Order: sequence, then structure tokens, then C-alpha cells
Amino acid sequence: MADELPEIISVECLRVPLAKKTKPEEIDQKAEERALDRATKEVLKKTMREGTDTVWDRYERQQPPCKYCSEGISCQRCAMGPCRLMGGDRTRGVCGADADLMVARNLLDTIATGAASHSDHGREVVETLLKAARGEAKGYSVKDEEKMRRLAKEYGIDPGLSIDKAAEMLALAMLEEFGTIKGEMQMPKRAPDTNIALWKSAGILPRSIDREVVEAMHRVHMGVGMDYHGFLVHGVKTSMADGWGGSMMGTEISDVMFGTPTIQRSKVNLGVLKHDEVNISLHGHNPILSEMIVKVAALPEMVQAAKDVGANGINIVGLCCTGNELLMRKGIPQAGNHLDQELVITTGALEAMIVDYQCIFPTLSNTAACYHTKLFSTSPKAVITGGYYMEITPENAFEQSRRMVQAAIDNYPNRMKERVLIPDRPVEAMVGFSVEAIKNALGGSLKPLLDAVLSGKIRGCAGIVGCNNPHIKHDYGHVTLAKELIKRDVLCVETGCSSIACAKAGLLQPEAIDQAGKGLKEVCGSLGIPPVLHMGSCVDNSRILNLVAELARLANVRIDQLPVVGAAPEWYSPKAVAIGSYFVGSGVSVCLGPMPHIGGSANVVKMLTDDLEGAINAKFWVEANPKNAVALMYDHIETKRKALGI
Ligand code: XCC
Ligand code: SF4
Repeated sequence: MADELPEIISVECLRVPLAKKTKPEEIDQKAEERALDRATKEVLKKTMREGTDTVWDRYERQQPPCKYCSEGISCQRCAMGPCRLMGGDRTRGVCGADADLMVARNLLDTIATGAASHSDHGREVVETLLKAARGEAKGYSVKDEEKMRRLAKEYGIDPGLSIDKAAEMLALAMLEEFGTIKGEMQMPKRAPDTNIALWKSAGILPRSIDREVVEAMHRVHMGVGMDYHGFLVHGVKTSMADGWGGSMMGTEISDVMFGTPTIQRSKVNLGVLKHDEVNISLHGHNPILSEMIVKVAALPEMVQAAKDVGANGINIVGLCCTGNELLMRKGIPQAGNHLDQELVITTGALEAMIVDYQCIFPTLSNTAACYHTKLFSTSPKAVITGGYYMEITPENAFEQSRRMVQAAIDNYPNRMKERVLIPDRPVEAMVGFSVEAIKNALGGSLKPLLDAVLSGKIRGCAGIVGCNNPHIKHDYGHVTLAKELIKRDVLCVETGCSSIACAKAGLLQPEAIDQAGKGLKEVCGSLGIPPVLHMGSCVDNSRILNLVAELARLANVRIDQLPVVGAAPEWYSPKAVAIGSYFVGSGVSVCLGPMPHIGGSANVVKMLTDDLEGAINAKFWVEANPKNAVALMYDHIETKRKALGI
């Protein structure tokens, strides 16, 4: 039965202004310039023919960007400004801030934003476990007891407790760490003691999650210091609270409630939508929502309801990181990554898009208004004008999910078949490489991986992570980097939109070993795994931290001594800046594609790309061309090998 939906404010379909509309003869060329993936290009061309506005069109209309903002030398932190540093006699803001301070302060703000976003997501996951353990959250429970017990032990919780009691105590212990007054957190201790000592002396060992974010907010206020070093060091510290705290909790407790990922197969690209089923895409980040929708959509009465309106079933597809979470744990097909989000709607085949938060274009309701798609927002933090707002809490998630899935089913007869374009041939991908799954594949420990690195069959590991960004041809950075690295026997581990870029390009199939160097081909071939491993969503970058921590312990070295490296070739998000910072803080140097807005301060650039190495043995590079980035990253791996004498 159809429920009443909440009222919506109707919004208009957003069209490209007539004067800017792409001419028919330019459509093919523009699609080639904008995107790499075949299915993406196909739908993008349809979208251009129809004149629906996309991120690429808005990006074009924003050109050229403001020079001062691009370099980080504009400030609107207080009402004495806004200020821009234009050179000549205008090299200081009204308060007296110079370029170093302005740039460092803006960067700290960005890192804190990213760390806060991931960690707030982590907090909601842990809160849901707490409510589940207390019997207050229908539909949620402990799925991986073994993992929950392992975590409980880490937090010093009595192993004799019942499953619910232990889960409750674990959730409380973790929630306490958001604002703990102990002055230290539990999970950074997973790193070797030698790393902890280094982080302490460098001033980047976090005290609590919220405290570092709040201190960052304090520091960016006008008149709180002048020394840019302190801002940057605190930025790294704040990011460490995310990587080894909020994000890590998000990952671990999602595993506890929804299952630790195991290796499985699925499909990706816009071709995963179906002509004869009710298509629902889940977009955002928090599996609390998406797991429940999947659960509800599988109920026999919902499937029957879909059949009653003439569909053959309900097809759930993922987008962005919540999609990665479902892909990892359930093998739910993934429609695309960040820059595909509008295109999923413009296929004309989507009955509902259900979102939580982060990386969701505020115009998605306008895109939906061009078709029959219904957009649902579910978090009080992320209400979208023009969408149906159906707040999700741990207590009501089951019921609300049922209402949204029903609304999608009711919308199926409204699909205009003549406007539908679903590309054919989705690409196969092998996914689900949690650290636990990698160990299982290796026979129980990471030792065989370490041995392959020591013997030189694998030269090292690269974590390729992060987003898409219209500054760069969609997916080109990720795919080029991964292809070039595996050719050089570097094992790639990937998360977020990066992993989906490579999945669409076929690099997540075992057959992709044919594109790898001899040593990597031999190792992955004998295990039947691809040379590029899907490790999950962006909070799951914490899995990469766990992986390197465990490898370092096994090898009896510090993390920063390992032949490992990171890259974010198409990053856009403040969360990606936080991730890059905690990789570097943890000892893994990172190559960024797009230049952060720091070019206005030579001192800040030098500290991040050079001086930092003296204090924490890792640093950033910025290299927009992925072919050049490969050279930097590979050299770095070889330098680390030499230093280890291997
Ligand atoms: Fe967002 Fe997480 Fe970036 Fe993708 S990779 S664009 S942050 S969805 Ni997380
Ligand atoms: Fe200008 Fe200083 Fe205020 Fe920023 S904090 S807006 S630089 S006066």
C-alpha cells in the first residue's frame, strides 16, 4: 500500500543556459574530453543532447577561477575583512595576517572539515551499535561477533560479558573517545611503538577526536597565533584523530554490525541499472541507511509489490562510498562514482535516489525534476530542497526504509520508456578485500605478502584513493596511475571513488594480471586475485592504516620505513585532504593530483613538500599528470627498499 509522502517544495529541472548548450557536432568531442569510461560517456552524451545541466557544465561556467582563492590568499574569517593579498602594498589582511598565515589557516580549516565529516559519520555508526545492543534499534544487530569480541578485548572489556552487554560497553568506550579527557586514544596503539614515539615527539599523536577538531576551529579564529608551522602540525594531528579514530571506528563497527567484507564478485558502471526492475540508487556514506534499504527491498512483500506494478523485481545500485560499503559486504552492483551521480538519474531509468550525506550535489533534486526520479534525503544534517525528507534514526530506520522503497515501486509506472538509456555491458569486479579477507586469501597472515615484498616480486604497495574532480578528465588519473604502477610490480590497494574508476576500467578482475609486471602477475595469479585490490569506502582508508601497521610490526620496522606510498590523483573533498594528511602523518608519503589552495605561500608549500620529511619521514608531492606521478611514487618505493637493504 502506498503511504502518504511528506510534502515537497517543487524545484525546476536545471538546464544548461541556451547560449551555452553544446552543439550537436561537439557532443562526441566534449564527452571524450570529460570522461574515460564508455558507459559514462554514453549517458553523458544523452544528457548533453537533452541539455540537462551537469557538474561539468557548471565547472565550465565557473572559469576562470579567482586567483586569490586558488592560491589560498583570500580570507573572510572576520568582519574586518574580507581580505585578499594582491601584492604591492597589499600583502597583509586588515588584521595583519600575511600569506603564510592565511594559507596555513585555510588549510587547517579544510583538514578539520574533512576530519569532522568522517568522524561524525563514525560516531553515528557507533551510536547505532549502542542502541542495537540495548534493543532500541529494530533491524540492527551484531553480525560479526568474533570481530566485536576482538575490539572489546582491545578496549579492555571483560570477555565474559554477554554479546549485547559487551557490544554496549564497546560502543560506550568508543563514544567516550570522541571527547575523552584521558589525553590518549586506543586505536593509534595498533601502530608499532616506535611510530607512537615518533608521533609523540612530532606533536601529532591525537588526544581525542572532538578535541582536535575543536582546537582547529579555535586556532583558525582571528588572532590566534602567527606561526604557520603550528597550524600545519595541528592539521596533521587533527587528521590522525580521524584516521586512527573516527574513521577507524566507522569501519570497525560497520563490520561488526553488517559483516566484515569477504572476497566476492559484482558488477559496475551505469549498465547495472535494469530495464525491467524498479531501480533505486543509494548515495552518500553511511551504511546505517543503505544496509537497511537493502534489507527492506529483499522482503518478499516488497518484491511482490514491485511485481504488482509490472516490474520483475527491485534493483538496488550503489553510488560513491555508501555504494562501496554495500559492494564490499554484499556484492551490490555499483552504478558509478562521484561524477556519475547525476548521470544515474539522467539515464531516465531511476525510480528513486536515496541519500544520506557528503558528496551529494545540492542540485540533485533539480536533476531529478527533469525525469520521473524521486529524491529522498534522510539526515537532518543534509536536507535537500526539492527532495522528500524522510528522517532516518536507528529507531525508525526499518519503517522509513519501507516507505521509501514503496514510493520507488509506486513510481515505476511513471518511467518514460522512450527517454531511457541504459548502457549495456556492466564490468565484472572482484571486491571485498578487508585486511581480514586479504589475510584469509594468504592463508591466515600477511607474512606471504611481506615475503613477496622482501623478495622483490612485489616492489611495494600503493594506496590510490579519493574522489573525482572536474578539473581532471573523469577517472583518467586513477586508471592511468594504477595501470602504470601494476606494470612496475607495485600492488595497488584502493578505496572510494578511485576503486570504482579502476573497477570500471576492468582492473579489479583477476584477468587484469595480464597488465601487471612479471612478479606481481605471479603473486596475484597464484592467488587468483586482481593486481588492484578494492578495500572499500573512504572511512575504510583506516583499513590501509591497519594493513601498513601490521606489515610494519611483522617486518619489525616503522610504518615510514616500508616501501609504500599513497596517491589521490583526482581528489576534491576536504575529507580527502584529511586522509592525505593522516597518511603522511602515519609515515606514508602522498602524491596529490589537483593542487590544494596553498600556492600563495612558498613557506607552506615547502613545509608540506619538503620540511615535513625531517620530522615525520613522509611528505606530499603535487603532480597533476599521472604519468609523472608514477615516476615520483616508484622512485620513492625504490628509495625505501634501498634504505631497508632489500
Ligand atoms: Fe566523495 Fe566518498 Fe571523494 Fe568519492 S572518494 S568523492 S569524498 S564519495 Ni570518498
Ligand atoms: Fe581579514 Fe584578518 Fe579578518 Fe581574515 S581574519 S578577514 S585577514 S582581517
